[in-house]
Amino acid sequence: RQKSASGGSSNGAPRESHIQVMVRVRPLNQSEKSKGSHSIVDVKNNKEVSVSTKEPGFGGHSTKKFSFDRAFNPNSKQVDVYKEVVMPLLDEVLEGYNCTVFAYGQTGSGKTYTMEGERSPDPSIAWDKDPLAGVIPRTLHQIFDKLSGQAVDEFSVKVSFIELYNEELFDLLGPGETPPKLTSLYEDTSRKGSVVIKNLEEVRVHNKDEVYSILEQGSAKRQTAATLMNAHSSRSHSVFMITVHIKETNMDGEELLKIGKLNLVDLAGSENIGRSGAVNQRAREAGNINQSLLTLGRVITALVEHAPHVPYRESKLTRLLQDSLGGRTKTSIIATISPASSNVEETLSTLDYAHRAKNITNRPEVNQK
Ligand code: ADP
Ligand code: ZZD
Repeated sequence: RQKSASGGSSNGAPRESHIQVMVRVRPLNQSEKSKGSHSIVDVKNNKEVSVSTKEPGFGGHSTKKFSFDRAFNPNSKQVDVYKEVVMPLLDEVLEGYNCTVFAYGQTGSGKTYTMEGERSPDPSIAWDKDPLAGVIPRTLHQIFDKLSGQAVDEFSVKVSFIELYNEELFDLLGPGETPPKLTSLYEDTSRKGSVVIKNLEEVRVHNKDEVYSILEQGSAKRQTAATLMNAHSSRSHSVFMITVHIKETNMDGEELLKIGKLNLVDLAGSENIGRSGAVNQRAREAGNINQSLLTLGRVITALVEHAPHVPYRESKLTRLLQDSLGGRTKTSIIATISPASSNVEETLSTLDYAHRAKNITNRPEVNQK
């Protein structure tokens, strides 16, 4: 069976691929233990997640079960999540596909731990050996490892890092002390469903040694912005974008240019969105309506119900990531949950949301040179 140039099946039509949905359960923390909270989440066969819930009255129990493409128990390590979720996508990116990973879950469930990770307190541990490093640093490290050992003529790696707060975009790698505001998004004429952000900084990373200071700069600018705007990080979305250009010469001596892109998205905390997908009354009263998160839920609903209209244009996040939701990008979602009995409502809500997203199909296609 021959693979066509578009990366599709032999009849020329791109393959359908479901969004891959994974769940990661974090360990019970000290504060939960001291409050007498216990674990109500169980992972079986690396796929099934069960949650035991107390029914009102008479001490009755019931168990809700969900099945995913992969479920990580509380003992899973950063390297496990990287290897199983992101490494396969990186191979696709180096073949010229666009790929996206979303982290979705309530505040405190482990989204940032998974996507960015943390620095170990021991200062003698280098960033690229840090067991607590998350998906972003591991991916950048791996890109240079892979490309320097491969038969490619030339390559370039560029990164951008943005934060979306209250429907405003900020450039975390932009010039100056405080992150510049990015005010205009427009349609990319070369690829339907893609948008371009005007004035977005794209930083070229030449080698592994340049990675850390770029990440440091991004996280410092985010901190500055949060302080200045008196903002809650739990309400912002951050998107880390990696673009790789690879020039190769094939056996006939023809030059090929492959362009692949990876979007790593740490979404705002999902706690104000209820199981029905609507904003909680309490959040509504407090004015905590996250337009982008709300629209993401509506876009997912429209896609799984095959509705005639998908409201991509109703938020910045869904405009930016339109191609990842029902488009030509390969997409995975990591739903992060707490095991604690005290978080049962949010945990069930996250699992319902993630399970529904399994029904979205994309048609991944390689970028044309
Ligand atoms: P979120 O981004 O969803 O708000 P964080 O990533 O900030 O959550 O995680 C909340 C806390 O839980 C942090 O202190 C983090 O170190 C810890 N944590 C999260 N996930 C894990 C995990 N899988 N293993 C160990 N600690 C974790
Ligand atoms: N999660 C931390 C950053 C934060 O919220 O700031 S951890 C990783 C990805 C993108 C940006 C920063 C990082 C991070 C880091 C911490 C401190 C200084 C620079 C970078 C990190 C963690 C482990 C290995 C590499 C980078």
